[in-house]
Amino acid sequence: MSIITKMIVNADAEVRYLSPGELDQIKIYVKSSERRLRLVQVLTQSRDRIVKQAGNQLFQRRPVLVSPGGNAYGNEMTATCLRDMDYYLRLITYSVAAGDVTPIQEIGVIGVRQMYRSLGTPIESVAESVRNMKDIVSSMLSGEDSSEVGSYFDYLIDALQ
Ligand SMILES: CCC1=C(C)/C(=C/C2=NC(=C\c3[nH]c(/C=C4\NC(=O)[C@H](C)[C@H]4CC)c(C)c3CCC(=O)O)/C(CCC(=O)O)=C2C)NC1=O
Repeated sequence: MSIITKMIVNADAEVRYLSPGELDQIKIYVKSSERRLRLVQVLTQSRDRIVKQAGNQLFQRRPVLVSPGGNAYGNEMTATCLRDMDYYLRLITYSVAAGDVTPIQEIGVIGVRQMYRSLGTPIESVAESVRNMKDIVSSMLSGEDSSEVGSYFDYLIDALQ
């Protein structure tokens, strides 16, 4: 859901017109659209490198994950782990495009704890992998771009802890 859709749903639930404050938020959203779409492109184009580097960092720091008995042990499991990281990066690009955390929340956060518990996947290591991606992305961006994307990573990291 984009920030605009969300405001409309809220306003309609209260049977009212959009408020001046909401119109201001829409103005900011529209003004920042070019920048946000450029960010989505950068993340999309660099996704393989971001996931690979962040995954390598995770396995170097937590070798137990890829050792016998570890949740990401063996080529297939390692690939599934990297796939999950790619899923999360993709959800972050949705949120950057929408200007709203809802895509991350609805697709990637609700129910995730129980899911990873049942898979025996240490969720704090999933959070760490997302933090590694954030650091890599931050090093590629600057200023406003970095803080905007960073806020979605932070939301996700918090939700995974
Ligand atoms: C877009 C929303 C979405 C998410 C988030 C998602 C996650 C997800 N990760 C899964 C498995 C998995 N996830 C991991 C991930 C890891 N293991 C580790 O040790 C690391 C900490 C971590 C990588 C950072 C692994 C290894 C499996 C396979 C576990 C197994 O089959 O036993 C599964 C089980 C089914 C499958 O293998 O596809 C799901 C549903 N699926 C979705 O549709």
